[in-house]
Amino acid sequence: MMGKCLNILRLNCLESHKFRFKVSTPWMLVIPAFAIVRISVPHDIPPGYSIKKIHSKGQINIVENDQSSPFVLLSDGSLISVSKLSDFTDKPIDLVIQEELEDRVELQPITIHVRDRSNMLSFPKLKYHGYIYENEPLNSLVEIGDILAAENGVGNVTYSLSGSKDFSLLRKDGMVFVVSTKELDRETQKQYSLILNATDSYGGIASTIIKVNVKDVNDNPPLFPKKSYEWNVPLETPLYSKVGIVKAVDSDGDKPVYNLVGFNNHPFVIVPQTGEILLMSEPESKAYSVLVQAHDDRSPKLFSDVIPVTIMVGTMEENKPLRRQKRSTRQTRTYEHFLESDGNTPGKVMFRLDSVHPDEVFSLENESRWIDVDHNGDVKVKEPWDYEQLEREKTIDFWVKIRAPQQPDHEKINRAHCFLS
Ligand SMILES: [Ca+2]
Ligand SMILES: [Ca+2]
Ligand SMILES: [Ca+2]
Repeated sequence: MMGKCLNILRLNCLESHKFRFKVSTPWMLVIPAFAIVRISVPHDIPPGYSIKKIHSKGQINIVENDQSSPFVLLSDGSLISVSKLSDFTDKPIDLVIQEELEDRVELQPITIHVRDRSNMLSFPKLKYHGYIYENEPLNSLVEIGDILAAENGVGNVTYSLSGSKDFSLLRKDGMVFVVSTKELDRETQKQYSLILNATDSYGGIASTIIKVNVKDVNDNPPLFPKKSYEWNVPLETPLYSKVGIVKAVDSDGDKPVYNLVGFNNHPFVIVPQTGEILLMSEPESKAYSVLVQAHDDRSPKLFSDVIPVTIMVGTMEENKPLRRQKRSTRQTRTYEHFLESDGNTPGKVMFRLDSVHPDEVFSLENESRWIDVDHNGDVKVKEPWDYEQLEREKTIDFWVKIRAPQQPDHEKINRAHCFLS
């Protein structure tokens, strides 16, 4: 045994995982019992089995004693057995690894416990299944149908958990429980794979997998990706045809059910299962406003926001001028009695467009070959007017945009005809 081989002086340093002792003089050393590294190996391991990898900075070797002959230390630090170990079952083997450093020699005692394979630290199952509901407060228990405890442990069995920071262990009455460390969100992560590790006083190691399912709670209503919808529908749309579709998404994976809300003074219905909006009776040529809402199929239900759907009945071509005229177009003005010779000087001001507000700014809506329009409304000759080249009516017509900067919504379009005669 160690104590017999070497005299003892003092313990110099201890690392948390690797117990080592500095030897001030080669014949004096302290070896406290807790300093021993213990390893459990099954009784039936074959020769060549790697028992432990020893990390070192200097030259290492096994200090010869009456139990060291079945072991060899390879140059990479692997401690391997070179013969069967079954005769050592339940008889601890004490080895000392010596490491030679520049200024000192360090000794590391190792005890190998050869244990019957059927009687080693182990978990009854390779895998456990548990569940927890989402949104439960932290420290809530993961429900696992089985008792979590390693068997055949010698002395004190300690446990640790790895695989996720969202769970930790709770020990009670020799058993171990898994608890959450935060409120879980099933929509972020619905399954965890944890590893439960156990270690006993003889260096026995066992591990098992715990699969934790996060169970769903209805904590998400259906959501529409848009705040509103606007569709153009021809006036001649056949009855019972689809005019559009709305779609909501429920993060819980629930199927949305669609409804129209409010007064149904319009010719539309919605298909609850699909969100399709159908035309059910003859529409008028106008803009209909329909309100849509979705809810999930859970109990209790969660409802989406109410979303407005504007359905413009009438062709797009019909709708656009209608909207513009309503909003902004001034009456067409006609300016007559111009001669070809009046317009033969580029840049000459022919007339000024009428203003309603003093701050109005004018511009041509589309470029014209014959005229330019200044911001103040002056209409000027661009290219000398040529009677032969004008259209059949012998007119120049153009659209003018009129903006009033002080009134941001005030954008008007005026149409003017110039007649040459
Ligand atoms: Ca959630
Ligand atoms: Ca949920
Ligand atoms: Ca839901």
